[in-house]
Amino acid sequence: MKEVKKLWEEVRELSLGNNSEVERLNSAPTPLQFLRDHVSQNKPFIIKKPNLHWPAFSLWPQPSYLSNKLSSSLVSVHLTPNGRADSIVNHLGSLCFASAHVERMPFDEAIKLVSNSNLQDSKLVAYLQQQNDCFRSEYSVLGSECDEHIPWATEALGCYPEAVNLWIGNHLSETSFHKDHYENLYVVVSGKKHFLLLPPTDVHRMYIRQYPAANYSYSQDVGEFTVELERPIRFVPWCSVNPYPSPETRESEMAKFPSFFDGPKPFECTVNAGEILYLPSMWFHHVRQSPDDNGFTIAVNYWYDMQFDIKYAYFNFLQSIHYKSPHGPTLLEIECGDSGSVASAPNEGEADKVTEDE
Ligand SMILES: O=C(O)CCC(=O)C(=O)O
Repeated sequence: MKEVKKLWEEVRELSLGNNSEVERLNSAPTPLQFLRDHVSQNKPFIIKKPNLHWPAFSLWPQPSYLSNKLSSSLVSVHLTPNGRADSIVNHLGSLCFASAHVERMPFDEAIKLVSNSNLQDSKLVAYLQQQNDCFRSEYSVLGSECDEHIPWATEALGCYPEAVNLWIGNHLSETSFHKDHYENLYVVVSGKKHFLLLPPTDVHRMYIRQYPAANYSYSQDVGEFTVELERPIRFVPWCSVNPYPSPETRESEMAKFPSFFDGPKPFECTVNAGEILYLPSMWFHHVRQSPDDNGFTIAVNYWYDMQFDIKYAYFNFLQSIHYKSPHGPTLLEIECGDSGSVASAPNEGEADKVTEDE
């Protein structure tokens, strides 16, 4: 459908400047600049010197500092066999959406699990995170060491953050492509974060399908994970694309997802320690990380409520359109049947299907 392809190009030309780089600002914008040049245009940017004077930047990279300070805190740890939580896995021959095994444990034990993930024979990757405002609950003793909110964003958006989250991991953890209904200000405290970004208008390139929800379950006795499907079955709409397939699966992944691999390249950016990324609401993002000298990547992000406005309504409309790829039915569609869903679940926007030929 050539109109949808034209939209991908037009958005890049008109609003993103046909530039494959995310804009880098030298300093923080004023609230008006932020609103006018970025929020209203749904356009990401990175601030190189955001003028944050947080004790966190010097204190948190020292592992003994965090262990002492959080000696009586229980924190949530996400455990997976391979660092890929909330991702599509093959379970007994069919695909499902697997969430991490989540455990609450003393910080000291949790951070040791992150370090041990690096050991050669380790079968477990630990990522300290919980996207439920964990910084203001589990890590509240660190509250005075960074800002409670980002003042220019708070003023522009007219509210305080809905959630503040802390992320501590290493190079083994990655976050699969997804979108959030938040304006996200993502601050890297230590190490680096590597983002792949795609605007909401590229929704059909993500091959969102309905997957049965499953959970990893970790048995400490056996030291192994099993995947357990949720009962009763619950379907989760999730992006099917893995942008970094292994050399062995690259060819088949490219055949399954031609609109992703043959279309415009995602915006690729690295956010260094001390920098802030503005990740606009509804942008698809995939995240990897590189650790600091102590083996950790640490970040705090601020989720502000988005406006559910006309852009949101347009996006829902676009998503509801059945995009007929000029490549013909992909391997994914052949494997999943015409509906494109992995099991007999409703496809997103099924009721509003509009099919158009090129
Ligand atoms: O840092 C990560 O691993 C993921 C961050 C993310 O997905 C988010 O902030 O919405």
